[in-house]
Amino acid sequence: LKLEGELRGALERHELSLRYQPIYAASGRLRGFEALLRWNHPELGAVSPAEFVPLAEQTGLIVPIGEWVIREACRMQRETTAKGHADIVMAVNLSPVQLRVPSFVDGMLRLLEECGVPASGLELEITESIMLEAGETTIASLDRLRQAGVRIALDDFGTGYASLTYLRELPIHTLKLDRSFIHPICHQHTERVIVESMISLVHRLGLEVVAEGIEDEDQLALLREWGCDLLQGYLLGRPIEARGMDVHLPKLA
Ligand code: G
Ligand code: G
Ligand code: NA
Ligand code: MN
Repeated sequence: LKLEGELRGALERHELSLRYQPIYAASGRLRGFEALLRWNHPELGAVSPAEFVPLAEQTGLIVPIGEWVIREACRMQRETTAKGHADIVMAVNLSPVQLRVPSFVDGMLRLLEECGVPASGLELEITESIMLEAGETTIASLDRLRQAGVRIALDDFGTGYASLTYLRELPIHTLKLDRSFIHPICHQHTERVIVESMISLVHRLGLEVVAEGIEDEDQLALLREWGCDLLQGYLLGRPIEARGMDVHLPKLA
């Protein structure tokens, strides 16, 4: 089976779905979710986004797929809010290819209106790769989105290069510390110092910080002690299916 051909039909065949991983404020309040794309192929089984997202980017399929993702995520934002979770922020991963489409910003704002979701209910997660080919138009688009009230998060922070440049140049609200920094904080002095200092740096810049990939209680305790705003990881909640979203979500103690 040729993956590209299969991916082409995946949307119409309803093989794509989203999982939602909860993100909590340090207080224990549910702040929102990160929407994560899944492809379940009838013969191939589950194909990882790490495998098919690059293919979707090369073929341009990421544009219709990404639009579907945003639409689904907005629908879920609305449903969750309607259930009484006020101010839920739904985070969606955005490919640089999507941002390069000239009509992306207009389409995005129209979609929010159609779905009845306030701009502040959506957060777009971009990675440093967005800057590799980014010119002024990319930054201008991000600026327009931010002015409209859409939140921007810099994802996988710390794994790329020239990271600090992007803190200066990109219009972001939120910084997501990559899980490769979070895992060793209980054992490694270097990571401990990096994460604690990053949290204070991010605060001084007036941004908020998410720790990704929290897997144990010791990591959680340290991150709270250091004043990390937002917490995400398997310890607090795995990505869940849409139909599981009405179950009781765990609250932090
Ligand atoms: O969920 P998982 O760990 O399998 O995700 C692997 C990678 O795929 C992550 O880097 C994640 O950001 C990316 N990814 C997940 N969902 C989406 C999506 O909807 N759009 C894009 N562009 N990337 C996604
Ligand atoms: O690149 P990005 O940060 O978008 O990747 C998100 C991916 O990280 C998701 O696929 C999600 O399943 C995965 N993830 C979320 N929490 C944890 C965790 O606690 N541990 C590990 N190993 N992966 C996680
Ligand atoms: Na992400
Ligand atoms: Mn990440």
